[in-house]
Amino acid sequence: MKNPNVVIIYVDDLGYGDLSSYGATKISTPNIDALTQKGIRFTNAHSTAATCTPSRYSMMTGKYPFRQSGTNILPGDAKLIISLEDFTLPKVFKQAGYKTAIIGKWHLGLGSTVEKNWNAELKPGPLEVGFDYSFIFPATADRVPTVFVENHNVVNVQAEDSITVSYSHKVGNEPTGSENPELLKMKASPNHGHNNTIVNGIGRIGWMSGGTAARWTDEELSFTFIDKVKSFIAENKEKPFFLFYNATEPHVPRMPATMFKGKSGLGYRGDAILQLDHSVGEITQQLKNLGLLENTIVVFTSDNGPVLDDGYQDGAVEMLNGHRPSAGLRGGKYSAFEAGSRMPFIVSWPQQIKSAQTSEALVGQLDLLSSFAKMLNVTVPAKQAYDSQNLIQTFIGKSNSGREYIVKSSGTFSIIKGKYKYIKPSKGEKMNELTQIELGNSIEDQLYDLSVDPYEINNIAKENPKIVQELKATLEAELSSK
Ligand code: NG6
Ligand code: CA
Repeated sequence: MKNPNVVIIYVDDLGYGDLSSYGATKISTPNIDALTQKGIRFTNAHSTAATCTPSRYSMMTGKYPFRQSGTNILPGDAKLIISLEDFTLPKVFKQAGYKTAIIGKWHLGLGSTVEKNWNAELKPGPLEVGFDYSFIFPATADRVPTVFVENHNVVNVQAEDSITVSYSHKVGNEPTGSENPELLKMKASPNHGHNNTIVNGIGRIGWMSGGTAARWTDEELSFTFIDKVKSFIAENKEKPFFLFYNATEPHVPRMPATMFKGKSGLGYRGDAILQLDHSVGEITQQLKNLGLLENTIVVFTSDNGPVLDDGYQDGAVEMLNGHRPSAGLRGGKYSAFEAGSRMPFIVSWPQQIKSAQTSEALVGQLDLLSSFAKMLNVTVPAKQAYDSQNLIQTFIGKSNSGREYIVKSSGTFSIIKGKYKYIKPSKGEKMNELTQIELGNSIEDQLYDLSVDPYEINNIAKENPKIVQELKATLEAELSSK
């Protein structure tokens, strides 16, 4: 039997409650939900962090983000944070003879220095850490440079209009959101900082000049990516492939294509989720058209939890209309509470998984590396990907056993072990004023019994000193090991 193709769809800031297959009633996501029909819907799956860069670092390397400094949210000019010596998720597949590609958001840095020439080859980057083909944008959609990078080069960069990027000061003399707010088609929220260079009528974090022909149009971002996705699948239909599609939705700025604008009734955030669902449908359809769907494993999950106002006045708050992006879980993006990093997580494989299943096993996104390695008989080198556990039988629905525990990073650290969740004391602010998200920080120990208190309302640390001691010890041992 031919090895299955593997497609991981990793989306940006989608919450546990944002899909109809996870209980949403105000929005419908039929294409994503369809993956659960011949697949497994996990209810206890986690990213290792409540923001993007650290979660992605973990998924790629099979290591917790706190193993390495500099894994927090990166600016758009950051250097590559994955070591070239690291064994990575795409290297697993490459070693098994797969063709590997990344398409979409990257946010793990490019090149070996912050100061770099955007008009020349940008390396090391995705190709140097295990991908055969790469079509990405460097950081987030709200950060400069707002350009695509295909393999080593910015697409459409022209010598006479070279690109300069800075995160410390204004470069060039183009208007910025703070100086020329009248030019904006979507206002920035006060104090978030999305008010530097204006591209496509949207203020960004950071400044750029030049590269006029290379700049993207937000409304077309996902069409551009999906076009590349379809070509990659078609070109590699004969051999097994690993495709890592990193969608930008529903991260800010939410600027959906015209066909989705106003369709959800929940503002642009909801419209962006419809656009994402459409993209998933396009991927599935392409696999189907080429006769590949049956023997393709599709994993769908999100890098961190939901946020409404993350920098732009796009109606997400005002038009929420009773929708619950985190399905009632406490907190959100950035938070130590569950909404920050308990993720929708679906694994579909029609040839092997014939019906809809639900799994409550404790799994982490970082476990995909060792699990696929096991499936493909690839040996993970010693001292590599050491936080990643082989759970392949669980991921394909043949076992219910998961991890003993998982450690998660936000402004502080938390651990889930069995039914308990412990949050390490921290002096950080309780509430993020900008996003109005509870961060889960407290100077006291926090312990929750998630089996009866999934919303983390009753802190039972005082009544259960022994359990606190045990979880704390496990957490501290992880934080200080390796
Ligand atoms: C935050 C940005 C937010 C978003 C986030 C990264 C501010 C005030 N907010 O710092 O808008 O860009 O970084 O999101 O700057 S993530 O999903 O890539 O982690
Ligand atoms: Ca994110």
